[in-house]
Amino acid sequence: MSLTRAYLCLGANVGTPRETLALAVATLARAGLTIVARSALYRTPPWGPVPQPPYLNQVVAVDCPLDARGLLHLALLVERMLGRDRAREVRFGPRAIDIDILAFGDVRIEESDLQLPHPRLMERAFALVPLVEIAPDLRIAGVRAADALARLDASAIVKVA
Ligand code: PH2
Ligand code: MG
Ligand code: MG
Repeated sequence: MSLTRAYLCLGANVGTPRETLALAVATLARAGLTIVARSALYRTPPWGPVPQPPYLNQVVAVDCPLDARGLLHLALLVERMLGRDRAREVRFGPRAIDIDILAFGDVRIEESDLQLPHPRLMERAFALVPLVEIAPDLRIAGVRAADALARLDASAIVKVA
């Protein structure tokens, strides 16, 4: 069985984010992903156009027996299991759980429902700070994660004890 190393960014700012993130990781592991590394939790200012509470974000590295689309389906399933209802939310707005694939091996995909690597990763300190904690030398689309982060302001992102 071939495994692909993938990086997932988890985020939540509705309900009980800390518990939800822990449940998300446990559920992904039970579904067959090997959790290779997990970052600390970070409290991050809301990114984007919608005023909303801060998020808790975390990045996990996984070894995945599925293909990229299979992993996307699993991520969407786990989001639904943890109470996310995409029919009732605004783009970039508050959510009980978001599971984004940042990178799936070296795979590049440009489809309407799946873009890899994640197209907004390089603008998002909330994803790069936890990613750099566990994989500073990871190259995504040719750019080292730590170098991408160095271009952003991450001063308001706080590691949660
Ligand atoms: N997710 C969003 C919109 N804004 N901001 C932070 N800090 N963290 C997130 O995970 C996040 C966000 C919608 O996907
Ligand atoms: Mg998402
Ligand atoms: Mg997202």
